[in-house]
Amino acid sequence: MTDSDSAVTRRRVLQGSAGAGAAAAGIGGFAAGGAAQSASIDDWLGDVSNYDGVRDETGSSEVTVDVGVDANGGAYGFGPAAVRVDPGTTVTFEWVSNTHNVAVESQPDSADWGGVEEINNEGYTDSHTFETAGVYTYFCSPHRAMGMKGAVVVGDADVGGAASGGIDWGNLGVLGAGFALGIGLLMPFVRRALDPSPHNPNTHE
Ligand SMILES: [Cu+2]
Repeated sequence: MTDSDSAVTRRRVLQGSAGAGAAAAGIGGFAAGGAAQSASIDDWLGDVSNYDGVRDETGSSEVTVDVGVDANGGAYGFGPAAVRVDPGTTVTFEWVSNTHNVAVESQPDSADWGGVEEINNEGYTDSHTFETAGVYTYFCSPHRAMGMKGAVVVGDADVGGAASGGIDWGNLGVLGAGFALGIGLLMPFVRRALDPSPHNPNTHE
């Protein structure tokens, strides 16, 4: 009961976010909708050890998600945990270890993905073509508590976060710091190159 209540809440959050993202995209916006959406997908995958942003697989007509990769303290991960694909992309879920399923947590209103409710073992595969744009979240029933959860983002829904193909200001900051450090380290050589006189600049004049 608590579980389904929180599922409903989560669905509302996701749907609200999708709307905001669409509006932001419509006006060429970038900032406002992103925070809420980032919060929703980061909420869902916040305790997933192998989630490091949404992997961009747009441009591929077929994408594979491994079921039961090493993560979350055992063979309890989806690999990748979150992936972005174009509408119409066929995603194949491929079991690489035992006793997992793919249970749908939330999906866009008009979508009808059934997931794979039954528990399956290594070697099992199931494919689904994702036609409806939006955010799909899912989990493995036996290992949900360990953090075996995933997401498929279809189309250009803005989910914020790191690796969604947008500008990553966090990484730019790191790059900027590295650049500044590099310049700092190079300065003595630059000065030496610019000053052909053989003596030490510290004893100058
Ligand atoms: Cu599992």
